Amino acid sequence: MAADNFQAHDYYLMDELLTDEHKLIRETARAWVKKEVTPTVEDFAQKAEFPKHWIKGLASIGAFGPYIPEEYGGPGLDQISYGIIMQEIERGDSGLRSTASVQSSLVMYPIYAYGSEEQRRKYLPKLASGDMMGCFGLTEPDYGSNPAGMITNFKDAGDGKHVVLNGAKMWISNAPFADIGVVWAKDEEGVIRGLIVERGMKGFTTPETHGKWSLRASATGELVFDNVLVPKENIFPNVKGLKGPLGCLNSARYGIAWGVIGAAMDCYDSALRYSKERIQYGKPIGAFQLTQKKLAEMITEITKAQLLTWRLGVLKNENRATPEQISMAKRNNVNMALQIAREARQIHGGMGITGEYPIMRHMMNLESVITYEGTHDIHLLITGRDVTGFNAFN
Ligand code: TGC
Ligand code: FAD
Repeated sequence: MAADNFQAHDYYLMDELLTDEHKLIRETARAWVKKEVTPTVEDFAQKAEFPKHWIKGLASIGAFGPYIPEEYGGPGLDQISYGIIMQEIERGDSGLRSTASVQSSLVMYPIYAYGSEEQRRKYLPKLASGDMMGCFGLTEPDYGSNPAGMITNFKDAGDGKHVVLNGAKMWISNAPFADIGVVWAKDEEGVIRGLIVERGMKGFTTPETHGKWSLRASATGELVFDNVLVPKENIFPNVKGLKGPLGCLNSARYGIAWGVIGAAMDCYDSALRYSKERIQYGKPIGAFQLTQKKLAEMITEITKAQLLTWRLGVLKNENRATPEQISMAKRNNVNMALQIAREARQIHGGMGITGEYPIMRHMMNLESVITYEGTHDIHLLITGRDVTGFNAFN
């Protein structure tokens, strides 16, 4: 059963590459997910409800801005620790990992990397403790894969203190409950800038998106800006252009590459267990070659993904990971996890479609993960552009 699915699945002895601190961080995150998340996440997914009471727990395991320095309230950990925490959370549910990814890489990272000292001190400690939650607005109704075309814009309000923000963002994780939004919009010269919009600003609303069959335990919504007066001091001073939001995506995509290994392990673990217990034709289904082929391929792909992310983590710690290397890991690992979820569901037969096992929930969640933060095909085109030098986007 899902609650027991916390095996390490360390086929290549990867633990030997981790420090004692990494292992301690993993044990802490794993224990919290096992105790708090796994037993009830299925109920929240069935009800399509985000479990807000887990926010403080996420903060307690260092899931909010793991690599943000301690002077700004973060845990000050390395990139591998960040990955490990995402992996353990996503063993529980991709939606919960989404909440942590957005808060860490898409809200805290830009405030830390592009913000003023005042912005850092005002927001980062509260975001790290979970007393404040954030969301990230890049995607628009007509601009998903090509965010450069965004329409959301701001103009000088003429009072010397504010800009006036207009436009709309959609598919925004955490939007319905976020206290702040890191929003990307064009200035009067058409240059993309980032600004912090706070809940309560007049003209700013966050309608929830209903009817999702995926990431049901994560809250998704729109951000609507109708002549919102935003203080000029909320604009990030240290970045201009599309490289601002894309720089945040590098961090989030890296976390996803680790995170989905957790979902894959949970599916594999459940399938392995079921294959030993389920008897058909007088023997465990795990004794049939076709089932073994599925399981052997699963652990092979998990192991390859672990090696990819560990190496990427080392490069990231050394500040040498390229956006293209991150794209490759995001694309490969999410696809790996989705294929494993689909095969694991088959191994569970009819039981695989029920909430009794975590498989179908992981599988449906991963359909979002393979789409957000750059679709599977967009990442392929990023690799294609990198190796050929030709841009096939347009
Ligand atoms: P392109 O001409 O390639 O680049 C424009 C400028 O951006 C720079 N750049 C990057 N900088 C940092 N990191 C990266 N990964 C970068 N990629 C590009 C580039 O150097 C250039 O800079 P400069 O100074 O020369 O202006 O841009 P393009 O318009 O051709 O677009 C191509 C590309 C790759 C950006 C686009 O295809 C892409 O990535 N689309 C995917 C969009 C996306 O991922 N959206 C995600 C929205 S957020 C989200 O999904 C959150 S889900 C969260 C959750 O719940 O977990
Ligand atoms: P489109 O861009 O319309 O793509 C549709 C199809 O066309 C895809 O298969 C794509 O690969 C393909 N395609 C597009 N362009 C090309 C091309 N040049 N060549 C070949 N094929 C192409 N966004 C945020 O800003 N913040 C969030 O917090 C956030 N959270 C999300 C949560 C969920 C649950 C989901 C589903 C999405 C979220 N997103 C968020 C949005 C997400 O990033 C976008 O859905 C994604 O970037 C794809 O954009 P799109 O949906 O508009 O698809």
